[in-house]
Amino acid sequence: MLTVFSEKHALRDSKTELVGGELVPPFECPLRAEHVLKRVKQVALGDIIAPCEFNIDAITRVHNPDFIRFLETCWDEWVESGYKGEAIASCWPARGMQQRIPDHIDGKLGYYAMAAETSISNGTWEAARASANVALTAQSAMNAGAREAFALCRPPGHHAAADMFGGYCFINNAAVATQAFIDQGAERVALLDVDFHHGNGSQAIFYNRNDVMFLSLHGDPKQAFPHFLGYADEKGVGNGEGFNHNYPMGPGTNFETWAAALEDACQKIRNFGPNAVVISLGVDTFEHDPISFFKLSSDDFKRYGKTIANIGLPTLFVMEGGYAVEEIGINTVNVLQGYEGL
Ligand code: Q9C
Ligand code: ZN
Repeated sequence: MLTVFSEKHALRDSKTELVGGELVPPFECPLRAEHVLKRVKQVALGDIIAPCEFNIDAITRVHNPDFIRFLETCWDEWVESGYKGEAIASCWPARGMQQRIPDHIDGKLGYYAMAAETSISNGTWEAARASANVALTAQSAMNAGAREAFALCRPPGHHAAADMFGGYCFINNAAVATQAFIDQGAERVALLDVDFHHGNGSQAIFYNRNDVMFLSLHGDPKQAFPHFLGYADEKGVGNGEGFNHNYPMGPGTNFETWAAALEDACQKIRNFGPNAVVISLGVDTFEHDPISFFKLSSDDFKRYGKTIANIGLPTLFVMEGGYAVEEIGINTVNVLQGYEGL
């Protein structure tokens, strides 16, 4: 299987994440992508290529132009305003307040952020743009005939909505790639999110559409980030009604329970009959993940790769989360090898 990887991921190297009232080194760190790349090489998964450059239009198909401009200029504006630390949102347009976009960087950060853990720093935009190009390059290889591909994206994307960043995400790489399939003639695409966290950004982007089915297996929002979306009764709206499927699961969920949800999701995908499947591949479902509560073992990742292969459709894997850094390479590549029947 082809892997697409950009060295520019390393430009996303913020120093702070707000956790429990402290600023700590971010879980979403450059070493993650390096370990996945190392494992891809170790098992000789296939060719590894650098991404091509794509026009920003491919990104603004799913993101608002004003949001993209904000991401581009945020760090410079933050520095110009004289702040010493990294750019972190600290106020929000909460219930009962106006939803206008302010001029001050503090206001803009609060308007566009979904959470405060994700600091913006120098290089964040460049890395996020490269990460989207990784997804688009893998998608374009599939449009040219590849049956499957692995977009080794970093930073991840599935929490990013049309005009919202957070949860370590800036551009929704999987959504951008999904939209590219549609724009190149696919009638239907399924986006299946197996990251531990609910893919709130992807859900929101496709919520009113019947050409993209979104399915997500994740920690119950009552207990897990992003806390405010991902319930089982969120089914889609308008034309999109019946094309959104959430599988929230509680603390301690084991592979048997998780795999039953995956089987159900795969059956819904087969019934939908898409031209392609995009997998938001997070491996933070791992039993030793430091911020998650599912109990999948390294072998389980190989097993469910086979379940995804059994859908029987062209499949694009897009890297999302996974924070057990030492095991992230094995777990991620196990899914891809399981898919290949190894
Ligand atoms: N106590 C992705 O996996 N903070 N993002 C969670 C846990 C945010 C995860 C707090 C987690 C974001 C792409
Ligand atoms: Zn996650």
